[in-house]
Amino acid sequence: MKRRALITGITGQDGSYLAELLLEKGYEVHGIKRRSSLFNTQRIDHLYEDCHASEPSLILHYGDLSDALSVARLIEKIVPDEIYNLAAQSHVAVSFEEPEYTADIDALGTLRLLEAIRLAGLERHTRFYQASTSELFGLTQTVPQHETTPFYPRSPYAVAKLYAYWITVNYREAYGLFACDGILFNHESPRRGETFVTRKITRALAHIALGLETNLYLGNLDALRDWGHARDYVRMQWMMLQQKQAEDYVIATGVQHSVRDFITWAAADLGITLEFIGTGSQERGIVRRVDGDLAPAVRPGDVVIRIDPKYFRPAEVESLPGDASKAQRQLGWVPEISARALCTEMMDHDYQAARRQSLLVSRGMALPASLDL
Ligand code: NDP
Ligand code: GDR
Repeated sequence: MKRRALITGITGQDGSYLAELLLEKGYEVHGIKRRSSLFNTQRIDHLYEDCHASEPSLILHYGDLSDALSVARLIEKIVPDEIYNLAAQSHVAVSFEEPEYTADIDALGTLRLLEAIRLAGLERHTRFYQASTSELFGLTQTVPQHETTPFYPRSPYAVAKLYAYWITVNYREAYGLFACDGILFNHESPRRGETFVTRKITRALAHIALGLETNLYLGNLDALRDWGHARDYVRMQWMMLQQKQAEDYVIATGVQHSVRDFITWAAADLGITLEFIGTGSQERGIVRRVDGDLAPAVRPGDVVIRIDPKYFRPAEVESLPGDASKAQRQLGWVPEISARALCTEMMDHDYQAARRQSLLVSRGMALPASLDL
């Protein structure tokens, strides 16, 4: 019998990498997707098998974490061996705009899943992974942050995830459920959503290099993040559910870089040397040198990076270094891809995409819509 996994958030960055991993391991993978007016399965289309096939390994179901009945019905029908709860309104800045929705999905959505496991009588059968986050640490003064570091959430997103963290611990302690919190630090990839800062940078710089855009507007360039690669991190999500005992783990690389560092790397991958001048909302990134032929639309003296204060957050998390020594010690997990290599992979991907876009524009297609990311 194939092991059966249910992934909420399968259409997102992590969901797509985790689905790949579980399919490689021979699982029957079920995923919950939301109804949307446009196709939203681009990240997993390469895994799709005709649902009319006799025994497809990847099966998608409509559902939504706001809908307790749909969630309960799916869990009762699928009887999963493992559930990975990756679905969330995952954007910190957006959570300040949509705090109630964020709480409904990120906090209560987790509760709905846990209750559905209980209602189906699967407490002793189904293992549960909760996508917890370094944002729980927020303003904590302890450095670096590990499993017992006190939490100090700084956004409606982080507060909602705090509830999800504790309700997962509570169901483990109260009902004996095999339930784990993976406290993951930032992880990125070419599949990262375009409005998160790393992807926003690689995508926009590729467009600027090829003349599809002229400026990249950002917020706080001083923020420090511990960036890893999503592929490394989903491996750990699976490992956590294979242990004898359910435990929580911090997953991080242990090394931090600033948003400005990431911009500098991404520009360098295009042969562009940038200099940052000015401070606060007056800071600008100016091109000083262009080597090679990857950035034909860029000249020394061009101002390509500007600050738009609308991207500053009402409450910021300035620095988040993680300590994943427990995961290394107990599970032998170490990240394989550095932040610098991650940046190059993302830049390559977005440069190729921008070239295709540029070709279409040169053949008379409309310019890409100006996205307010
Ligand atoms: P994404 O934003 O890429 O993916 C989120 C997924 O959740 C998407 O599939 C989305 O569907 C789905 N979703 C959103 N709302 C609902 C809903 N109401 N019902 C059902 N599904 C919903 O996030 P990531 O893949 O980057 O992150 C995965 C999880 O890990 C999230 O919970 C995130 O908060 C958490 N996390 C992420 C970190 C990171 O650095 N990436 C670090 C720490 C934690 P759709 O495609 O339709 O929008
Ligand atoms: P984060 O990721 O908030 O850490 O949450 P994000 O990439 O959005 O921001 C990282 C840092 O960059 C600064 N920043 C900007 N961010 C965005 N999005 N857009 C900008 O223009 C910009 N300019 C500067 C931010 O202020 C911040 O300091 C991610 C998400 O994946 C969460 O779901 C997850 O829980 C955490 O990582 C760990």
